[in-house]
Amino acid sequence: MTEHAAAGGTTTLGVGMVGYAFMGAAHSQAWRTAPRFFDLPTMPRMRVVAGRDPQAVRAAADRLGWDDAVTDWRELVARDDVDLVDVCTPGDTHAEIAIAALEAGKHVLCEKPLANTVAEAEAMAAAARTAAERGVRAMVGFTYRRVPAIQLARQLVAEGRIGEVRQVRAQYLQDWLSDPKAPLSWRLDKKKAGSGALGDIGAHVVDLAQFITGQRLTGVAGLLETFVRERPVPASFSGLAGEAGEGTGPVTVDDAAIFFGRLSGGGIASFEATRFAWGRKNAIRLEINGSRGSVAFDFEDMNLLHFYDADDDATTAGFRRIVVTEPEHPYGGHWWPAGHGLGYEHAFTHQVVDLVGDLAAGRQPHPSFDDGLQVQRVLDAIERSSASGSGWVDLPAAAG
Ligand code: SOE
Repeated sequence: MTEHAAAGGTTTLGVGMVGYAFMGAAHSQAWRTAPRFFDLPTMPRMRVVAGRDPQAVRAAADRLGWDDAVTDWRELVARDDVDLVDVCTPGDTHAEIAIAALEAGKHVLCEKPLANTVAEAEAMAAAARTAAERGVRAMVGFTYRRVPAIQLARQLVAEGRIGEVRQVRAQYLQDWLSDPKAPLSWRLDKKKAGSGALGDIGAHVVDLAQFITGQRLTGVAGLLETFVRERPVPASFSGLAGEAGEGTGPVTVDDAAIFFGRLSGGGIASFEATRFAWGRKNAIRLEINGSRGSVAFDFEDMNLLHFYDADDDATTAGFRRIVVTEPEHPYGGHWWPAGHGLGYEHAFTHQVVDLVGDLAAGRQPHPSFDDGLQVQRVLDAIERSSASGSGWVDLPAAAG
């Protein structure tokens, strides 16, 4: 941390962000907002953003609230006023940037999935372990862990409120590629994204299933499919939507993935990840059935958690609809008066709050790069299962 603020001895955390599109905008909002709603032990300072196009990165810096803009991420990593590098680029650059930053003694927050391949993820996790010996920390941005209802689900499962976990049903459903005329984006290019729905959104539900249950997948089998193999090249993009330009190009990733697996506690889990589910906009649906009850969540109604307690009187038993907006709830009491809901962006702010708190306390933040590597191994096993057509792939007990 670079300096002591005049008042109260609060130290500052200089942040440099690489990339400034959709995820960069969400992260910028979080860095800006976290100290305004939470008491942070360390004050984040949005020092510099990096991007290749000089005019566009300057405009992004002004729009998103960064002090400075540079066109070379190496320059950002080398700066003395940067303590933490926030990696918001496509997956093909995660390893190079994150490893360089860790070697330069900078903490790293890296967008998910950790990398495009297991080999890259292994190198990143190894660099993070070495850096941790010097107190330098790395975290991967599986942001949905920071949705209050998800945190409450994990809490209820950990407290034994649903008993032993038997089944997990996890889906991540979007529809922004259902139209075959939707243009190619980097998310459809294997070289840039590593995989399609599997890595982009399937990774989230793998992480969430493991996070909520506190268990790991010990083996998986899966099936990937690409429905639209050729799409218009884009003339422009904003967020996930693009304007078609001249000509077409190949889609080199999966459009949809279905898979199932066994959990380390003996339960079983089924998963679906697709960007072809017309009408489902950002439906992360999770249901966990235990020996004494269930919890259920849908991100399209993200302030709610549904909880069924099998010990309730049978005449009135039913799913309880818990509005997770109260001061007693995770992250509660920091935003609006009780009962006033939160949205997509708040989870990014919570991520910053937790990360800054862990760094100040000298703790390893989670999910760590080892956690990210473990998810990468799950994704890789699903791809191998699908490609071989022969089913089950065992997973190692621990990352490393
Ligand atoms: C696109 O499918 C995407 O932006 C993912 O990349 C994000 O991780 C998810 O939060 C929303 O959807």
